[in-house]
Amino acid sequence: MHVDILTLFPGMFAGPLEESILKRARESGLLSINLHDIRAFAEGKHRITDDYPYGGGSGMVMKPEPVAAALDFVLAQAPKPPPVLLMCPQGRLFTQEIAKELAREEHLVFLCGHYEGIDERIRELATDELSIGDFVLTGGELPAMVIIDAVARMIPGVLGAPDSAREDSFYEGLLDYPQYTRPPEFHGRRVPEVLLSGHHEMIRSWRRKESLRRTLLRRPDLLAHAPLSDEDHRLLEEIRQEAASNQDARDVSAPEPGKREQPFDE
Ligand code: 4G0
Repeated sequence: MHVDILTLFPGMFAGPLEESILKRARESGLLSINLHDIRAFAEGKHRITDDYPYGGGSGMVMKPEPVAAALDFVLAQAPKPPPVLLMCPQGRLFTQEIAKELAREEHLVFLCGHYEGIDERIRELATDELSIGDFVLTGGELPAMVIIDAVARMIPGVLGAPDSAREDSFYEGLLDYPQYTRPPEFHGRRVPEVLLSGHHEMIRSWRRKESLRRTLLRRPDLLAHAPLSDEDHRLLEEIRQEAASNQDARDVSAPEPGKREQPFDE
């Protein structure tokens, strides 16, 4: 996959793209990333990229011409028109599903806005507007990095050989089960005995149940959409009984009912 990033702050991308899995993906040729400094496409001695808002008010607004010129430069080299993704708090909420879809593209363009806003006509240069969550950042650079990371790890080969069990759609839509490594006891806390038992079927069923428990207690909203088997429904019933009879079966991180999806004012 090839990625072009249009930004006023190309320096912000140096760290995250040059470490760990993204570094390896780039070195292996599975991922190539070109940064484009929008300021380089601005005209005049001062290469101004922002201006005062028409109608007055505080803050500066990103001008459309430098962004359009940078995008024209990138699109002129593309054999076919790629998705142009505007990082934007008002955009469609980015999800794992969207990460998987974008991972099938051969070329993506990221538009990172800054300042207090962008000229509305920049929006029309994008094919999609994406938000990584209901909060406002100083710019679209961090959201672009988040999305590039999530998309890159879904490109076949980037994470190494696919794990057939965990890639299985049956696991999708649920939170991960708890994992452990050595030592078998840490600060008085033992690794669950079933994981040391070598009983593969018992381990599979324990993991599935703990995935369901986590999801039920922390993200009950996800359960409504997850594909659940007859076994899953049986395990969920066991979990509900355990939670009702045992304080320890409750999850301290579980949100109060109705505490999720707060209204967002931006
Ligand atoms: C305001 C995305 C701020 C408007 C970008 C961009 C958070 C996110 C910004 C724009 C961002 C997010 C209209 C492009 C930049 N902050 N939640 N800041 N537009 O994904």
